[in-house]
Amino acid sequence: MTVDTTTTTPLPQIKGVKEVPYEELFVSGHRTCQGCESALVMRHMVKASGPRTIVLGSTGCMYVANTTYYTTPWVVPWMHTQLGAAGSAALGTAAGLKVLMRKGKIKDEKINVIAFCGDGGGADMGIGAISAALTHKEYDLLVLLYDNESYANTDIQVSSQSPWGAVTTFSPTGSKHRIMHTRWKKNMPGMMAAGHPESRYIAAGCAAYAVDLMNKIRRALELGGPTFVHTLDPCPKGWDYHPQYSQELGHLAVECGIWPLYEVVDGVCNLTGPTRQIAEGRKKRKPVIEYLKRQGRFAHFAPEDVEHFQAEVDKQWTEWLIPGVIPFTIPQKDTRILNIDTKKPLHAEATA
Ligand SMILES: Cc1ncc(C[n+]2csc(CCOP(=O)(O)OP(=O)(O)O)c2C)c(N)n1
Ligand code: SF4
Ligand SMILES: [Mg+2]
Repeated sequence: MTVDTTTTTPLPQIKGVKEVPYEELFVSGHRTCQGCESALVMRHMVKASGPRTIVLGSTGCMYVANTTYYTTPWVVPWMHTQLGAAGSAALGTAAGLKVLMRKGKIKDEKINVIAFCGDGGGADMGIGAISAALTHKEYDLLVLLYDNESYANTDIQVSSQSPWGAVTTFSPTGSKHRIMHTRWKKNMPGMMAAGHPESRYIAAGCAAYAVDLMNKIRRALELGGPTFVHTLDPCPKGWDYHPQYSQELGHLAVECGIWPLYEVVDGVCNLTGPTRQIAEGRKKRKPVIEYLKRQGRFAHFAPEDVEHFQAEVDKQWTEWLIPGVIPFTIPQKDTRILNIDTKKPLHAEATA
């Protein structure tokens, strides 16, 4: 198929799979693992953004496996940037384009700038640069953090996004310590949303919910300014399961309440997809064992480990200010924090 890469396309919200564009802008020519959900994120990302897009990618699987010497799956312009530099690359590119347009050196038009990074490159090493980029409201850019929950490209090392208890090459299970990785996953999208008032759009998505994800990409690009989308991506190699189950695991992560789907638009948080149905009582949250038992990285879990995992996820749903998003709880005896409308103590309403 010939793709017109010269015209800016409008990015309306997609109402169903029939409206998803046919054009492929991330094609064959890569060597990611079979069932790699991060590769699917890349495909959906550029399908949603259209041909007038520049993609910048920091080091990781989506760089290395996508740019084997003399081959590339990218139909749109693509540039590599350093592991912690997605935020800086996005900001520099957006600023450079703006100057070139202002000086009349290139046509003044909308060009989407998307920088992607992995969880190691984004939630660990590059968090400062992403945070800085999200404060510059004069530039239009999207940082997409694809989260396969490890430093996958360098053989599955633990990151701040690896789930509690998961086996990685840096956190193997053993006879002395069954659980080596004892830190709960850092709440990256919630943190970005809570701390960056200049950003009009922050979202959490998953490629298993393709239309929801594409709409989030589009909304970010349409609203403009600096924006951030975080995806949870099942990774057959790192999570140790058969590649055919990637989509199913993405669904289970959401249905078990482990990975809530949401978007924060101009400071207003909307839960989306099954997360919204669960929060509104229209769908039952599945037990986390449904998700854990499908993956080799949790195969060493004893019943008390599953219980701990379940209790932590339950806490997110029952005690957090916004389920799965904002982790503040209201002190039960604190009567100083009042509901702005009713003037009654918030904790009384939360527990009513
Ligand atoms: C500054 C720096 N330190 C270490 C490396 C080696 N390295 C290359 S890719 C990678 C893993 C990146 O992990 P993540 O960002 O999660 O992406 P993934 O490989 O999981 O897709 C590492 C540690 C590097 N390229 N640059
Ligand atoms: S290791 Fe995981 S993220 Fe990397 S290419 Fe394979 S499936 Fe994709
Ligand atoms: Mg990773």
